[in-house]
Amino acid sequence: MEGTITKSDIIKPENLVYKKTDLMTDKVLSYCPGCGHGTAHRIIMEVIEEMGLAETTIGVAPVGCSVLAYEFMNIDMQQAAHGRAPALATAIKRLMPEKTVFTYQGDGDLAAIGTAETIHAANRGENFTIFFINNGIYGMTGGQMAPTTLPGMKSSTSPFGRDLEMMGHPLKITELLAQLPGTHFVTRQAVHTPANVRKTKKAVKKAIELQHEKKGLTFIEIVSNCNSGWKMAPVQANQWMVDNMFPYYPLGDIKVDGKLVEK
Ligand SMILES: Cc1ncc(C[n+]2csc(CCOP(=O)(O)OP(=O)(O)O)c2C)c(N)n1
Ligand code: SF4
Ligand SMILES: [Mg+2]
Repeated sequence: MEGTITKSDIIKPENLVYKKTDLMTDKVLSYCPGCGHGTAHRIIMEVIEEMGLAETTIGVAPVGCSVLAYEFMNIDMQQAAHGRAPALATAIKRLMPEKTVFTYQGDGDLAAIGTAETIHAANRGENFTIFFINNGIYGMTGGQMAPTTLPGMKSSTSPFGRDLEMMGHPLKITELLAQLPGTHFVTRQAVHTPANVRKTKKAVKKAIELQHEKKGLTFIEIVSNCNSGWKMAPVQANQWMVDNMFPYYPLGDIKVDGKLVEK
């Protein structure tokens, strides 16, 4: 019809404000609406695409809600057993040092069953990047307490709140890893606001660049939500994260250029 505006009239390069990266597949994400995993995936894939590394990057996803990352990240992916991603990434990077290699691990995976693999890979200074999604809980299996669960925080296995006397203290594994000589860049970020997304993206790019400079292990914690496990609506979960997770897990760089950042 004459005068009708069609899609091709609108989608012109000069009108484009956002384009989904081709490195995220068109499959509908299996994450709960509002979950931080999807945004974290997208940021990492955007950086890989912008740096022209689509054909030369290998990601390793173990067990947790992101077990199906290979369905969404449109690059070469390897599946690791629960907690074992740093061991698998070590093998991949040592066999193919020219590849960009990363792991993508939840807190149950990285800071519970995979603690040994994580600490030793970091201490050895393995030259890959770890993305650590800390939502303070075992999201996939129904919201059980993780080593990262906050004091007093309710979970399906701490229904009255985490009791420090009985259940011990939450593990700040990121601070612990920063103490090890093999880590070069350690930072804690979040993805709940556009400003935080921008900061996290910058950190992702920096980590990959440092990997290319063979600086050793680069580590990005992303403090995230688990609205289903926390039994909250998405907006409420993000607010709870700001009010409760950030004071315990403060955002910012922890180690830069191989040196601890003074607070
Ligand atoms: C060897 C083994 N032990 C236990 C499990 C059960 N399991 C699956 S996912 C998971 C916890 C995942 O939590 P997290 O890594 O924090 O990921 P999230 O789902 O919160 O993103 C557990 C214990 C398993 N799959 N394999
Ligand atoms: S259970 Fe939690 S971590 Fe898993 S997809 Fe849902 S909100 Fe995300
Ligand atoms: Mg978790």
